[in-house]
Amino acid sequence: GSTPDTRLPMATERTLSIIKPDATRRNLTGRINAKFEEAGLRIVAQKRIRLTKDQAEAFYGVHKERPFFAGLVSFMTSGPVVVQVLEGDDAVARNRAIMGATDPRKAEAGTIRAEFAEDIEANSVHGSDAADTAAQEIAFFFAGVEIVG
Ligand code: IDP
Repeated sequence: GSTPDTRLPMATERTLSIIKPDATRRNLTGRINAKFEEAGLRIVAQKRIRLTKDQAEAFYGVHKERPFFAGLVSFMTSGPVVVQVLEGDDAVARNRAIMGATDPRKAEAGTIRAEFAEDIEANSVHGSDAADTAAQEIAFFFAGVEIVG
C-alpha cells in the first residue's frame, strides 16, 4: 500500500529470568528453556545457584512490605534457581507474554505458568517487568564478561 510504515522497529533487548525452585525441583529447566528459544529469545547467560536469604531479600526488596514477602523469600531460598539473561526483539515484554500471569489460574494457555506453575507463589519463573528493572536485575547477578550475545 501507499501508507508509510511509521512503526518503531522492535529493539533488541535483554531481560533477567529466573527459573524458580519449584521448577528446578521438578527437573523442568530444559522444557522452560525450550519455550524461550521457540519464542525467539536467546539464552546469552545462565547459571544455577542457591540464593541466600540476604540475596533473596535484596532481589525482592520492592515487595518487602507485602504480606507474602517472608513466604516468597523462604520459597526462593528453598532450592536451586537458574538465573539467566534472555536476549531478543522486545525481550522484556516477550518474556512476560511467554511467562503468563502471576497467578497460574489466570495465565493464558500455553504459557510457562499455565503449564508448569504450582500456585501463585511457586509460579516457576521470574521475569523483569521493564527495561530499567531488567538492567538492574541483570547487574545483580551477572558481570559483563559472563554475558555472551
Ligand atoms: P511477577 O513475578 O508476575 O512480576 P510480582 O507481583 O512482582 O509478580 O510478585 C513477585 C512474586 O511474588 C511472584 O512471582 C510470586 O512468586 C510472589 N507472589 C506475588 N503475589 C503473591 C501472593 O499473593 N501470594 C504469594 N506469593 C505471591
